[in-house]
Amino acid sequence: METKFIDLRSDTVTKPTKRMREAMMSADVGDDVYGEDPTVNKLEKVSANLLGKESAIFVCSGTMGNQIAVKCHTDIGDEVILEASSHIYNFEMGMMSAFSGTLPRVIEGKNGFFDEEQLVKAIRPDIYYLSKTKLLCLENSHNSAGGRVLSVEKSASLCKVAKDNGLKCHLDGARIFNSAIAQKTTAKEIAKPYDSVMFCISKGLSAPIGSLLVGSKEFIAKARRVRKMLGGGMRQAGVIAICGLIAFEEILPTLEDDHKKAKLLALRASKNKNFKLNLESVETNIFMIKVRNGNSANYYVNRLKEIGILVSLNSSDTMRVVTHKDISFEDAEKACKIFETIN
Ligand code: TLP
Repeated sequence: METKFIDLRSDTVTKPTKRMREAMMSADVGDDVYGEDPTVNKLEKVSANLLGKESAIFVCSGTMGNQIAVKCHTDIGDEVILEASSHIYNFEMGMMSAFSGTLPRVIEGKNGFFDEEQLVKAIRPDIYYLSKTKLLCLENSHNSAGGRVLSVEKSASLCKVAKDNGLKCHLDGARIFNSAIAQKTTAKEIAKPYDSVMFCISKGLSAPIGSLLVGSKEFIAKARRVRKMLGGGMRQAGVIAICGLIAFEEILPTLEDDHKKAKLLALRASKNKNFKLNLESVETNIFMIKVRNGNSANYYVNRLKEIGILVSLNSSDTMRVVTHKDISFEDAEKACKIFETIN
Protein backbone atom coordinates (compact mmCIF):
# COMPACT_ATOMS: atom_id res chain seq x y z
CA MET A 1 0.00 0.00 0.00
CA GLU A 2 1.23 3.48 -0.84
CA THR A 3 2.25 5.56 2.22
CA LYS A 4 0.63 8.98 2.41
CA PHE A 5 3.34 11.32 3.56
CA ILE A 6 2.79 14.61 5.31
CA ASP A 7 4.97 16.51 2.89
CA LEU A 8 6.61 19.53 4.50
CA ARG A 9 9.57 19.70 2.11
CA SER A 10 8.33 22.70 0.17
CA ASP A 11 5.24 24.63 -0.87
CA THR A 12 6.17 23.67 -4.43
CA VAL A 13 4.61 20.25 -3.81
CA THR A 14 1.08 21.70 -3.79
CA LYS A 15 -1.31 20.24 -6.34
CA PRO A 16 -3.72 22.29 -8.46
CA THR A 17 -7.20 22.55 -6.98
CA LYS A 18 -10.35 21.01 -8.47
CA ARG A 19 -11.40 24.47 -9.64
CA MET A 20 -8.04 24.90 -11.38
CA ARG A 21 -8.24 21.53 -13.09
CA GLU A 22 -11.75 22.22 -14.33
CA ALA A 23 -10.84 25.69 -15.55
CA MET A 24 -7.86 24.26 -17.47
CA MET A 25 -10.36 22.26 -19.57
CA SER A 26 -12.17 25.31 -20.82
CA ALA A 27 -9.45 27.99 -20.74
CA ASP A 28 -9.49 30.33 -23.71
CA VAL A 29 -6.13 29.89 -25.48
CA GLY A 30 -4.05 31.11 -28.43
CA ASP A 31 -0.42 31.25 -29.50
CA ASP A 32 1.31 33.28 -26.80
CA VAL A 33 4.46 33.82 -28.88
CA TYR A 34 2.17 35.89 -31.15
CA GLY A 35 0.73 37.52 -28.01
CA GLU A 36 -2.58 35.85 -28.80
CA ASP A 37 -3.34 33.83 -25.69
CA PRO A 38 -6.15 35.76 -23.98
CA THR A 39 -5.73 33.92 -20.68
CA VAL A 40 -1.98 34.58 -20.51
CA ASN A 41 -2.63 38.21 -21.44
CA LYS A 42 -5.18 38.47 -18.65
CA LEU A 43 -2.85 36.86 -16.08
CA GLU A 44 -0.09 39.28 -17.08
CA LYS A 45 -2.42 42.27 -16.80
CA VAL A 46 -3.87 41.23 -13.44
CA SER A 47 -0.36 40.48 -12.10
CA ALA A 48 1.02 43.86 -13.19
CA ASN A 49 -1.94 45.59 -11.48
CA LEU A 50 -1.57 43.51 -8.34
CA LEU A 51 2.08 44.51 -8.04
CA GLY A 52 1.51 48.11 -9.15
CA LYS A 53 3.73 47.89 -12.23
CA GLU A 54 3.07 48.74 -15.90
CA SER A 55 3.59 45.33 -17.38
CA ALA A 56 4.21 41.63 -16.71
CA ILE A 57 5.42 38.49 -18.45
CA PHE A 58 4.47 34.90 -17.66
CA VAL A 59 7.53 32.65 -17.39
CA CYS A 60 8.08 28.94 -16.77
CA SER A 61 9.69 29.21 -13.33
CA GLY A 62 11.01 31.48 -10.63
CA THR A 63 14.53 30.78 -11.78
CA MET A 64 13.69 31.84 -15.32
CA GLY A 65 12.04 35.05 -14.06
CA ASN A 66 15.01 35.98 -11.87
CA GLN A 67 17.56 35.22 -14.56
CA ILE A 68 15.70 37.18 -17.21
CA ALA A 69 15.71 40.12 -14.81
CA VAL A 70 19.46 39.84 -14.19
CA LYS A 71 20.09 39.70 -17.94
CA CYS A 72 17.87 42.71 -18.67
CA HIS A 73 19.40 44.91 -15.98
CA THR A 74 23.08 44.19 -16.65
CA ASP A 75 25.86 43.86 -19.22
CA ILE A 76 28.66 41.28 -19.28
CA GLY A 77 31.23 41.99 -16.56
CA ASP A 78 28.87 43.96 -14.32
CA GLU A 79 28.55 43.24 -10.62
CA VAL A 80 25.34 42.24 -8.90
CA ILE A 81 24.90 42.60 -5.15
CA LEU A 82 23.12 39.74 -3.38
CA GLU A 83 22.78 38.34 0.10
CA ALA A 84 25.09 35.35 0.66
CA SER A 85 22.30 32.78 1.13
CA SER A 86 19.99 34.15 -1.58
CA HIS A 87 18.29 31.84 -4.03
CA ILE A 88 19.60 33.65 -7.11
CA TYR A 89 23.18 33.17 -5.97
CA ASN A 90 22.95 29.67 -4.49
CA PHE A 91 20.27 27.70 -6.31
CA GLU A 92 20.05 28.96 -9.86
CA MET A 93 22.89 26.95 -11.32
CA GLY A 94 25.31 29.87 -11.66
CA MET A 95 23.11 31.31 -14.41
CA MET A 96 23.82 34.92 -13.42
CA SER A 97 27.37 34.18 -14.57
CA ALA A 98 26.72 31.51 -17.20
CA PHE A 99 23.98 33.41 -19.00
CA SER A 100 24.50 37.09 -18.12
CA GLY A 101 28.25 37.08 -17.51
CA THR A 102 27.82 38.98 -14.25
CA LEU A 103 29.90 38.81 -11.13
CA PRO A 104 28.07 38.20 -7.87
CA ARG A 105 29.19 40.39 -4.97
CA VAL A 106 27.68 38.73 -1.94
CA ILE A 107 27.08 40.29 1.44
CA GLU A 108 26.68 38.17 4.57
CA GLY A 109 23.32 39.15 5.99
CA LYS A 110 21.63 38.67 9.34
CA ASN A 111 18.44 36.61 9.02
CA GLY A 112 18.73 36.98 5.25
CA PHE A 113 19.17 40.74 5.09
CA PHE A 114 22.04 43.20 5.19
CA ASP A 115 21.92 46.85 6.12
CA GLU A 116 22.52 50.10 4.27
CA GLU A 117 26.08 50.46 5.52
CA GLN A 118 27.05 47.01 4.21
CA LEU A 119 25.38 47.81 0.91
CA VAL A 120 27.25 51.07 0.43
CA LYS A 121 30.55 49.29 1.11
CA ALA A 122 29.79 46.66 -1.55
CA ILE A 123 29.14 49.17 -4.32
CA ARG A 124 32.21 49.71 -6.50
CA PRO A 125 33.40 53.28 -6.99
CA ASP A 126 32.73 54.65 -10.46
CA ILE A 127 36.26 54.29 -11.88
CA TYR A 128 36.74 53.20 -15.48
CA TYR A 129 39.06 50.29 -14.68
CA LEU A 130 36.65 48.69 -12.19
CA SER A 131 33.66 46.58 -13.07
CA LYS A 132 30.38 48.42 -12.62
CA THR A 133 27.93 47.57 -9.88
CA LYS A 134 24.63 47.55 -11.74
CA LEU A 135 22.05 45.67 -9.75
CA LEU A 136 20.81 44.99 -6.25
CA CYS A 137 18.82 41.76 -5.78
CA LEU A 138 16.85 41.20 -2.60
CA GLU A 139 14.65 38.24 -1.60
CA ASN A 140 11.41 38.62 0.36
CA SER A 141 10.38 36.42 2.05
CA HIS A 142 13.87 34.97 2.38
CA ASN A 143 13.83 31.24 1.81
CA SER A 144 17.14 30.06 3.29
CA ALA A 145 16.80 32.39 6.25
CA GLY A 146 13.61 30.49 7.16
CA GLY A 147 10.94 32.58 5.44
CA ARG A 148 12.08 35.82 7.06
CA VAL A 149 10.42 39.04 6.05
CA LEU A 150 12.02 42.33 4.98
CA SER A 151 9.93 45.28 6.12
CA VAL A 152 8.54 47.77 3.62
CA GLU A 153 10.56 50.55 5.28
CA LYS A 154 13.87 48.65 5.20
CA SER A 155 13.25 47.57 1.65
CA ALA A 156 12.61 51.17 0.55
CA SER A 157 15.68 52.38 2.40
CA LEU A 158 17.98 49.77 0.80
CA CYS A 159 16.57 50.49 -2.66
CA LYS A 160 17.11 54.21 -2.11
CA VAL A 161 20.79 53.61 -1.34
CA ALA A 162 21.03 51.47 -4.48
CA LYS A 163 19.25 54.02 -6.67
CA ASP A 164 21.29 56.94 -5.31
CA ASN A 165 24.31 54.97 -6.54
CA GLY A 166 22.86 54.31 -9.98
CA LEU A 167 21.87 50.66 -9.38
CA LYS A 168 18.69 48.97 -10.52
CA CYS A 169 16.73 46.94 -7.97
CA HIS A 170 15.21 43.50 -8.48
CA LEU A 171 13.15 41.58 -5.96
CA ASP A 172 13.04 37.80 -5.85
CA GLY A 173 9.52 37.81 -4.49
CA ALA A 174 8.89 34.10 -5.06
CA ARG A 175 6.77 34.32 -1.88
CA ILE A 176 5.93 38.03 -1.89
CA PHE A 177 2.33 37.36 -0.81
CA ASN A 178 3.54 35.48 2.28
CA SER A 179 5.67 38.48 3.14
CA ALA A 180 2.76 40.86 2.57
CA ILE A 181 0.44 38.85 4.81
CA ALA A 182 3.03 38.62 7.58
CA GLN A 183 3.47 42.41 7.50
CA LYS A 184 -0.23 43.15 7.05
CA THR A 185 0.51 45.05 3.90
CA THR A 186 0.07 44.48 0.17
CA ALA A 187 2.38 42.99 -2.44
CA LYS A 188 2.03 46.32 -4.28
CA GLU A 189 3.47 48.19 -1.30
CA ILE A 190 6.41 45.76 -1.07
CA ALA A 191 7.04 45.98 -4.83
CA LYS A 192 7.05 49.80 -4.94
CA PRO A 193 10.78 50.57 -4.75
CA TYR A 194 11.85 47.83 -7.18
CA ASP A 195 12.41 48.12 -10.93
CA SER A 196 11.39 44.48 -11.34
CA VAL A 197 9.79 41.80 -9.20
CA MET A 198 9.44 38.07 -9.77
CA PHE A 199 6.76 36.12 -7.95
CA CYS A 200 5.70 32.48 -8.22
CA ILE A 201 2.22 31.07 -8.67
CA SER A 202 3.57 27.52 -8.33
CA LYS A 203 4.53 27.69 -4.65
CA GLY A 204 2.05 28.49 -1.86
CA LEU A 205 -0.46 29.70 -4.45
CA SER A 206 -0.74 26.08 -5.66
CA ALA A 207 -0.75 26.57 -9.43
CA PRO A 208 1.09 23.75 -11.19
CA ILE A 209 3.58 25.84 -13.18
CA GLY A 210 4.82 29.34 -13.58
CA SER A 211 5.97 32.69 -12.31
CA LEU A 212 5.45 36.30 -13.27
CA LEU A 213 8.05 38.97 -13.84
CA VAL A 214 6.74 42.52 -13.53
CA GLY A 215 8.23 45.91 -14.32
CA SER A 216 8.01 48.85 -16.71
CA LYS A 217 6.69 48.40 -20.26
CA GLU A 218 10.18 48.87 -21.64
CA PHE A 219 11.70 46.35 -19.25
CA ILE A 220 9.08 43.70 -20.01
CA ALA A 221 9.51 44.21 -23.78
CA LYS A 222 13.21 43.40 -23.28
CA ALA A 223 12.30 40.49 -21.00
CA ARG A 224 10.14 39.03 -23.79
CA ARG A 225 13.17 38.83 -26.07
CA VAL A 226 15.28 37.23 -23.33
CA ARG A 227 12.55 34.71 -22.48
CA LYS A 228 12.56 33.66 -26.15
CA MET A 229 16.37 33.29 -26.06
CA LEU A 230 15.93 30.82 -23.22
CA GLY A 231 13.35 28.85 -25.16
CA GLY A 232 10.70 30.06 -22.78
CA GLY A 233 8.27 31.29 -25.42
CA MET A 234 5.22 29.18 -24.72
CA ARG A 235 2.27 28.60 -27.02
CA GLN A 236 -1.21 27.78 -25.66
CA ALA A 237 -0.04 28.53 -22.14
CA GLY A 238 -3.50 29.72 -21.13
CA VAL A 239 -4.18 26.21 -19.83
CA ILE A 240 -1.64 26.86 -17.08
CA ALA A 241 -2.06 30.63 -16.77
CA ILE A 242 -5.71 30.14 -15.80
CA CYS A 243 -4.51 28.48 -12.59
CA GLY A 244 -2.74 31.68 -11.58
CA LEU A 245 -5.92 33.69 -12.03
CA ILE A 246 -7.84 31.20 -9.92
CA ALA A 247 -5.08 31.14 -7.31
CA PHE A 248 -5.51 34.87 -6.70
CA GLU A 249 -9.19 34.31 -5.92
CA GLU A 250 -9.15 30.90 -4.31
CA ILE A 251 -5.81 30.47 -2.54
CA LEU A 252 -4.49 33.94 -1.77
CA PRO A 253 -7.23 34.66 0.81
CA THR A 254 -6.29 31.43 2.64
CA LEU A 255 -2.49 31.85 2.61
CA GLU A 256 -2.45 33.09 6.19
CA ASP A 257 -3.48 29.59 7.32
CA ASP A 258 -0.08 28.34 6.18
CA HIS A 259 1.57 30.79 8.58
CA LYS A 260 -0.66 29.57 11.41
CA LYS A 261 0.29 25.95 10.67
CA ALA A 262 3.99 26.87 10.63
CA LYS A 263 3.67 28.58 14.02
CA LEU A 264 1.88 25.55 15.49
CA LEU A 265 4.51 23.13 14.21
CA ALA A 266 7.40 25.32 15.34
CA LEU A 267 5.94 25.71 18.82
CA ARG A 268 5.62 21.95 19.27
CA ALA A 269 9.06 21.24 17.78
CA SER A 270 10.53 23.76 20.22
CA LYS A 271 9.32 21.53 23.10
CA ASN A 272 11.60 18.73 21.88
CA LYS A 273 14.94 18.85 23.70
CA ASN A 274 16.72 17.58 20.60
CA PHE A 275 15.77 20.67 18.62
CA LYS A 276 16.60 24.33 18.80
CA LEU A 277 14.22 26.93 17.39
CA ASN A 278 13.70 30.63 17.69
CA LEU A 279 9.92 30.95 17.70
CA GLU A 280 10.04 34.67 17.04
CA SER A 281 11.73 33.96 13.74
CA VAL A 282 8.67 32.09 12.43
CA GLU A 283 7.07 34.82 10.35
CA THR A 284 5.65 33.04 7.30
CA ASN A 285 5.24 29.45 6.08
CA ILE A 286 8.89 28.38 6.33
CA PHE A 287 10.99 27.68 9.38
CA MET A 288 14.24 25.96 10.28
CA ILE A 289 14.86 23.38 12.98
CA LYS A 290 18.38 23.13 14.34
CA VAL A 291 19.46 19.79 15.79
CA ARG A 292 21.41 19.93 19.04
CA ASN A 293 22.00 16.46 20.50
CA GLY A 294 24.98 15.44 18.39
CA ASN A 295 22.84 13.70 15.77
CA SER A 296 22.92 15.12 12.27
CA ALA A 297 19.93 16.81 10.67
CA ASN A 298 20.06 14.03 8.10
CA TYR A 299 19.39 11.52 10.88
CA TYR A 300 16.11 13.31 11.71
CA VAL A 301 15.15 13.76 8.05
CA ASN A 302 15.38 9.97 7.69
CA ARG A 303 13.69 9.24 11.05
CA LEU A 304 10.79 11.51 10.16
CA LYS A 305 10.48 9.87 6.77
CA GLU A 306 10.15 6.46 8.43
CA ILE A 307 7.18 7.83 10.38
CA GLY A 308 5.58 9.42 7.32
CA ILE A 309 6.78 13.02 7.47
CA LEU A 310 8.93 14.64 4.82
CA VAL A 311 11.08 17.67 5.60
CA SER A 312 14.13 18.90 3.74
CA LEU A 313 17.74 18.94 4.74
CA ASN A 314 19.04 22.49 4.84
CA SER A 315 22.55 21.89 6.19
CA SER A 316 24.37 19.34 8.33
CA ASP A 317 22.56 20.53 11.46
CA THR A 318 19.41 22.17 10.10
CA MET A 319 16.12 20.98 8.59
CA ARG A 320 13.65 23.12 6.67
CA VAL A 321 9.90 22.84 7.24
CA VAL A 322 7.42 24.41 4.83
CA THR A 323 3.64 24.50 5.22
CA HIS A 324 1.13 24.86 2.40
CA LYS A 325 -2.49 24.30 1.45
CA ASP A 326 -2.13 20.52 1.00
CA ILE A 327 -1.27 20.20 4.70
CA SER A 328 -4.53 20.34 6.63
CA PHE A 329 -4.69 21.49 10.25
CA GLU A 330 -5.30 17.82 11.05
CA ASP A 331 -2.07 16.83 9.28
CA ALA A 332 -0.29 19.64 11.08
CA GLU A 333 -1.54 18.32 14.43
CA LYS A 334 -0.26 14.81 13.58
CA ALA A 335 3.12 16.27 12.64
CA CYS A 336 3.13 18.40 15.80
CA LYS A 337 2.91 15.29 18.00
CA ILE A 338 5.83 13.72 16.18
CA PHE A 339 7.96 16.87 16.19
CA GLU A 340 7.41 17.15 19.94
CA THR A 341 8.50 13.62 20.79
CA ILE A 342 10.87 12.27 18.16
CA ASN A 343 14.36 11.33 19.26
N1 TLP B 1 12.81 27.39 -4.17
C1 TLP B 1 12.68 25.96 -4.01
C2 TLP B 1 14.06 25.30 -4.09
O1 TLP B 1 14.74 25.71 -5.21
C3 TLP B 1 14.90 25.58 -2.89
C4 TLP B 1 12.01 25.65 -2.69
O2 TLP B 1 11.64 24.50 -2.50
O3 TLP B 1 11.86 26.56 -1.87
N2 TLP B 1 13.35 32.19 -5.47
C5 TLP B 1 13.09 31.62 -4.28
C6 TLP B 1 13.14 32.46 -3.05
C7 TLP B 1 12.78 30.27 -4.21
O4 TLP B 1 12.55 29.72 -3.01
C8 TLP B 1 12.73 29.50 -5.38
C9 TLP B 1 12.44 28.03 -5.35
C10 TLP B 1 12.99 30.15 -6.60
C11 TLP B 1 13.31 31.50 -6.61
C12 TLP B 1 13.01 29.41 -7.92
O5 TLP B 1 11.76 29.00 -8.32
P1 TLP B 1 11.59 27.78 -9.36
O6 TLP B 1 11.79 26.52 -8.57
O7 TLP B 1 10.20 27.95 -9.86
O8 TLP B 1 12.60 27.95 -10.41
